[in-house]
Amino acid sequence: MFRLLTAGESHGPSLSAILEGLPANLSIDLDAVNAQLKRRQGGYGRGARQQIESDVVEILSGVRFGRTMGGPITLLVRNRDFANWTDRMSVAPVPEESSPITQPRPGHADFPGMLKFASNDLRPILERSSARNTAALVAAAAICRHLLAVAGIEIVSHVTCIGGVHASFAAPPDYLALAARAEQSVVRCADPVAESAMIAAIDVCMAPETRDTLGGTFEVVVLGCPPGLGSFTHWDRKLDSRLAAAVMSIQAIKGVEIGLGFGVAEIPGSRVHDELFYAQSEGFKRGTNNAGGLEGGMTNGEPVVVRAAMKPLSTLPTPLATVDMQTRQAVKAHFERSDVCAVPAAAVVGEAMVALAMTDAVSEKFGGDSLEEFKRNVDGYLEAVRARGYGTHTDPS
Ligand code: EPS
Repeated sequence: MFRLLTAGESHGPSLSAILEGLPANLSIDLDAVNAQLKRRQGGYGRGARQQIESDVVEILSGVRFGRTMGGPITLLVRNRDFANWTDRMSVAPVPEESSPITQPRPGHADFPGMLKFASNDLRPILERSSARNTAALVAAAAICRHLLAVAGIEIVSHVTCIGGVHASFAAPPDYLALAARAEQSVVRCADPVAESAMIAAIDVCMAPETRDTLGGTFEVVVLGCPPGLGSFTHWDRKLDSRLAAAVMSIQAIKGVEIGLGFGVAEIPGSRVHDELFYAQSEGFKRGTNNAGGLEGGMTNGEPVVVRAAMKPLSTLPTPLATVDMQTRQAVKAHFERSDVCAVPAAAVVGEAMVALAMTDAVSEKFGGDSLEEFKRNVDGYLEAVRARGYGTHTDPS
């Protein structure tokens, strides 16, 4: 069984993750994990915190001589900023506790968190609810990508909108080309015209006379998926629901769509469903991919396309009205510092959450205690579906 647990606070000593269920003998490239952490820290519109942090992973268990051993893998990412927070985040009791923060930010976890955890201070709430934790998730997912690569699966992303500025791209999209272009863009946007307008929109929000935040949308695409991952047999085995839950768990995400998403409600069925064709050279193929690679909760062999909408960050430099939880007086919400826009980073986190859900799905389908066993299971299954006409194969005639 594939399992993941993370721990850590935004300004505590470190973030950590324990990953269980990956097969033994999988080679781990630490540089590749650190490269993913670096991608997550990037993006135009990030705040001062990213100048303090320079995330690198330490592996504390589960890997020997560069290869997994089959046991739980413990990952650690230290918070450099902890050096500035030793008094306010001390594990041991301190003679004088810092004064509580009592002005919840509308849109943040502060208000329901203080009520739920019986806290008079929003510090313990904001520390764990912070999107800083996504560093641990990206590190864990970067390990998982090694296994996905063995199964021929690659995950890419690009930003499709920031603050109402929409990117446009040709249909059908060449996802690898889009992702390569997005990788060079400070807003992870493949459309150069939209890219400039997105940067300008972020600049407006950064300006002293505006001081606001911006949300947006991004698309995560899974390439190389065999058909048949996930299942229609029960609600919690459907891969679309698992992907949606994984992506929806990212801080500030308010909407997730698969394929045409909400667009399916607008047009007749004849224009929604992806007709099936067959050519001896390519096997089965589709004219369109409105299903986003998922039918009946299973992959169908087409690219899996997941889109998410991120709300503007709720830590507003020009704070909104709120109520002081101690005095019940009308006050302005708490503000220390924040990002203006974190949509490019959220796209990288989106890839990570999709990678975790896909790892769960491939582990379920192919299992195996060793990489050799996992590979045998992948190869055997691919051979079986090829014999049924999927992909390149020898036609029975
Ligand atoms: C975050 C608030 C900011 C972000 C942080 C997420 O942190 P701080 O309060 O320290 O300025 O920078 O994101 C990260 C630290 C990160 O590495 O992504 C929040 O409230 O969610």
